[in-house]
Amino acid sequence: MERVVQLFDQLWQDYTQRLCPSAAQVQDLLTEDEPLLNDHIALRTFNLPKVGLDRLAAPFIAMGYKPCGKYHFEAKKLYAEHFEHPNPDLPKVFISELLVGQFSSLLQQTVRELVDQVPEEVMHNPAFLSGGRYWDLDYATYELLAAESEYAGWLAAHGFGANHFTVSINQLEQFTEVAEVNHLLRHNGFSINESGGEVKGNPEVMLEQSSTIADKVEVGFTDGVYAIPGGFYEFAKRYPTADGELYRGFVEASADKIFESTHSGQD
Ligand code: OOG
Ligand code: NI
Repeated sequence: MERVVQLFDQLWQDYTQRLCPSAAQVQDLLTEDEPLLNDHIALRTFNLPKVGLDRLAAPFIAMGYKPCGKYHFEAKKLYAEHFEHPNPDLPKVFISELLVGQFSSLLQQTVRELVDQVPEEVMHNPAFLSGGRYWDLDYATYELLAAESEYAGWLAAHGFGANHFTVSINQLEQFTEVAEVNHLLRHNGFSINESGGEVKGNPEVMLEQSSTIADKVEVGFTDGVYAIPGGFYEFAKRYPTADGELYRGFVEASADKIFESTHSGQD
């Protein structure tokens, strides 16, 4: 238990310091008497053996998480799984991987050269999950990757870390609707991801979600520092299934649009 709490603590520190500094402000806006409960966090990777989804899942599985849902994103060429812990207060973990082999040979070769720089030992300590980039990258290569896949560019630039945490709206007393949370955020100067509508999902699919547009953060490249999209914050409302328990899965059509919270040019 201690270890898993420490792992999420490290992920949160990295997320708020490096990827999404505005998260602290969002947290302040929404926190009531109790600390906010996280519905889930999300991690991204490349599907190459050294760093694939299974490698990111391993530390969570060692801490009691179980694989639950599998998701396919054909247009974005991504595959994802989600993991749950028997303790329902612990966040679900959504891990996606880029299907590198489906891209141009230039992207494939570029990504392999990045991943080849990751020391194998790094992958044996769970700290890698919030360790950022284990490869050198110049800005032109970032742009080249992002032109073919925004996800590839984002991941190459930032490396490993939680790209979002997700406030569980079910737990809030002041707000019951995703649209109310969006309203509060807009009122406080945040931009909401409008791709697929400001609220993704509906009661029929038992999950409604929204997210902020990723913060612009400064990233050091080998040839200078550039501001690019970092992490975002998500909000989720879950509905009960026939057995009376809250739905625990994800919805492909909604997730497809949540990925776009880190796309440039939406703000
Ligand atoms: C994950 C996007 C999907 C959700 O809740 O459906 C997702 C990502 O952007 O890495 O988080
Ligand atoms: Ni999410």
